[in-house]
Amino acid sequence: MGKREVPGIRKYDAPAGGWGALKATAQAVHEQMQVVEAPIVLMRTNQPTGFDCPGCAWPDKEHRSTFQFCENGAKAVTWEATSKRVTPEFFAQHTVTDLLRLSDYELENFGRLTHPMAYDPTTDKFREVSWDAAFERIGQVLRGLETPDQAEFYTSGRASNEAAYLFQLFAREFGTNNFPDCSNMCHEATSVGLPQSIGIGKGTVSLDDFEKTELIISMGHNPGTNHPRMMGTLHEAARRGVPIIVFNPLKERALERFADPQNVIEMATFSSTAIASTYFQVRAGGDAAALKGIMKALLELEVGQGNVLDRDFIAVHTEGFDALVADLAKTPWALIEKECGLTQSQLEQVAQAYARSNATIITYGMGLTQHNTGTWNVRLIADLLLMRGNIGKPGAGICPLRGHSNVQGNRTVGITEKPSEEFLGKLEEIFGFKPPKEHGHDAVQTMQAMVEGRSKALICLGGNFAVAMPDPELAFPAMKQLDLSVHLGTKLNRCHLLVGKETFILPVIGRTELDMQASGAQSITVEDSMSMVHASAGRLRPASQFLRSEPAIVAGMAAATLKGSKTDWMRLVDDYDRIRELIERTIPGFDDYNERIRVPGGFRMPLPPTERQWPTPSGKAVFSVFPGVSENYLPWEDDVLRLITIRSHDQYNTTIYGLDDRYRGVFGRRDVLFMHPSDLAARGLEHGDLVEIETISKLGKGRNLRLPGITVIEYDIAPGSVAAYYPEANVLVPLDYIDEECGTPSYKSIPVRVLRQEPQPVAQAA
Ligand SMILES: Nc1nc2c(c(=O)[nH]1)N[C@H]1C(S)=C(S)[C@@H](COP(=O)(O)OP(=O)(O)OC[C@H]3O[C@@H](n4cnc5c(=O)[nH]c(N)nc54)[C@H](O)[C@@H]3O)O[C@H]1N2
Ligand SMILES: Nc1nc2c(c(=O)[nH]1)N[C@H]1C(S)=C(S)[C@@H](COP(=O)(O)OP(=O)(O)OC[C@H]3O[C@@H](n4cnc5c(=O)[nH]c(N)nc54)[C@H](O)[C@@H]3O)O[C@H]1N2
Ligand SMILES: [Mo]
Repeated sequence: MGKREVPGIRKYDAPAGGWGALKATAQAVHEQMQVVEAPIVLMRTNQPTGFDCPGCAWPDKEHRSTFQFCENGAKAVTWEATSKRVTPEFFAQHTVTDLLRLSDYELENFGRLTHPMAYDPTTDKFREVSWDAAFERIGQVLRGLETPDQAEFYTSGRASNEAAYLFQLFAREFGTNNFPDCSNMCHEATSVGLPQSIGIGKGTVSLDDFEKTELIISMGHNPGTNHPRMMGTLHEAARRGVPIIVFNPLKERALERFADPQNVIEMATFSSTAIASTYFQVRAGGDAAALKGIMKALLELEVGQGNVLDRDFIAVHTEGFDALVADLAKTPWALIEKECGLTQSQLEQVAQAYARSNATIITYGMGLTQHNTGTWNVRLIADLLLMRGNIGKPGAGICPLRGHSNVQGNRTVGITEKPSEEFLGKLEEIFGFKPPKEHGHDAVQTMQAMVEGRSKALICLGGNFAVAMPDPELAFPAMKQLDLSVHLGTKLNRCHLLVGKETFILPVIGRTELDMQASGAQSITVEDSMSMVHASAGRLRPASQFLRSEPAIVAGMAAATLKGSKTDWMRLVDDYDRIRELIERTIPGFDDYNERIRVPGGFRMPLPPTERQWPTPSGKAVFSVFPGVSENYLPWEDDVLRLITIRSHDQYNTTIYGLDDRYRGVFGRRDVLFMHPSDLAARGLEHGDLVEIETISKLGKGRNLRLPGITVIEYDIAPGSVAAYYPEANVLVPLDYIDEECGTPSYKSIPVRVLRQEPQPVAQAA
């Protein structure tokens, strides 16, 4: 830490978890909820008879464990179950122009939306509208478009399987495959990369595998904040003596030391458990090179000692191995070292640990996927695992950490801009309409179409699309050009306020709340990171009596839009079993859906690679060759840094719960840039200096993408890499700076320069 005192920046020495987490939970409850209800609600999180935590997609032990404590799960739950309300009276008091001046934190912190609202341009305010009038008008505008492809149907991954299925059905019967979704900004590299390698775009491990594994390699994710329940699993593994090798440019506290709040002794003695056995501070975007280095070292070990590769597995189950070997042979160590910032001997050390382990799991998150090489990164992880047969055996496999709690389920039930022929054929057979065949827009293509005025209507099933996307300089005006925007949401956010000619905010029943329909209380279903599908039923009284469920709202819009539809939309909503019957008839793997979700814990979707069956065109797992640690990989001059955008501990994507990032030692502010001391020195900067971040001009293509007013702070981060918070730093991400293969924005490898900003002279008193 630098010498100078910087407001809000101080070292946090405690381990992750522990008493600090308990204190923060109590605070979240106190700020958002009536205290009497809170403990009861929290106790029902992830219980067989309760609701699925909206916080993350990490599974629970068959959903039968005792209450799993989780600070950030508690924040997600209390944020939704808050007693604060945004009513028609609230909207009557504020113009949209005024509300747009407030921060993302302030907007959501006003509380839960209570009534359907429509924007009125004459007053610049939202006014109450009836559900029927809203649906009718939405239907009219949609039917009035020149082609259905002028409409975009966005999904944020919190929607249930039932809501998402109806949403895709609505859009496809309307006539488009335009399904931008949060997955396009998140794990698309997994969805596109893994099927090429192993035939399916999902992880292959279960919680049982973590109990049997001998080595965990953790790449590019921050579970202490984003998948806190995973910390229990890592903690157990570490205490069993399983080595955990971490690749992360930043030192993340939870990956160093964690005190499990469930562990009585650790809590009582203020002790903690070291998590990572080895911590490699790879440079941002350097994982492809590091993975190639580990594989190269593994091949060298094979030559030296033999018996390192699983030759039988490679022969029987894979193809393409020789090409991989040839490519690794000609990749020079010097290039690998330069591009990942790690040494040959460090990577050899990893190869040795990997060669010793009989069962290895590799876990990864946004640190791997949100790069222009994201899809390659994922396939290289698969390569490394395949070399020792680490897929389809106990204790081993690939473990992508999904984002939103049901983002994986949304994909499974048809939220994709690239539907298969088979799926479309089923829809035609069951619903009696001809679904469109042409592929639709993903998230970036949607925004580009909006910028260019080709898309006129945007319907959002949750989320905060324009704020989550790169490049607000283009995205925000594009929202305002729309003829129609519709937002299904729980809380007010900026995207709702970037109003088009007509804009509707439709408030929904949340995960924690009772969803009562004609046949009684309903459950919804979700699929977690490990492909377990299970039911979730909220119990709280909805935030307002005027709320409707997501399935009911989607059905309402569909019925009002599709006048000749053969589907009785409202009948489906009376009883969600009926929606699940349709899912079962359309999509493989949902056999006996309604029966199986009534069993506590639910069921697992089919995962052929776990049985060493590979649904690839050749029926084999495929080694892939990353041609280079490549051309446009690190083409920049020496003073260019790689900017990573990350989440703080007090945030859920664009939802900001508070301004602290406790584990990283940042309190009450978010306007900081984390930088290595050597990079500070090279620029003549000191800890606490005011700087401006600028994306290199080549990427801006004539636009000057800048973020001024940032305080640079010294941090234990890989030299050459810097980090700032998302969404503030999105102004620096060009909309077209994406992984060409999967379309995901390179949110974690933006080439930037950091320049000193002279403080504004203080105005002299006259
Ligand atoms: N509380 C909370 N929970 C959440 C969310 C939230 O915002 N808040 N978001 C949810 C969602 S949608 C998602 S997708 C997940 C996100 O969960 P994570 O994948 O953990 O997301 P990030 O915060 O973006 O952190 C990525 C990590 O990758 C590291 N990293 C950055 N660049 C690189 C790189 O080039 N290489 C390597 N090896 N590491 C790198 C960063 O230092 C950071 O530790 O969490 C989900 N859960
Ligand atoms: N720079 C940068 N940008 C990023 C990322 C990054 O790491 N760096 N990460 C990307 C990732 S991984 C993701 S997933 C996206 C996230 O993008 P989104 O999913 O679009 O964003 P969220 O912030 O999760 O959406 C929050 C809003 O969802 C609504 N909401 C909450 N609960 C519910 C519910 O139950 N139902 C409905 N209908 N609405 C609800 C609320 O109104 C809330 O304001 O952002 C991406 N953007
Ligand atoms: Mo995500």
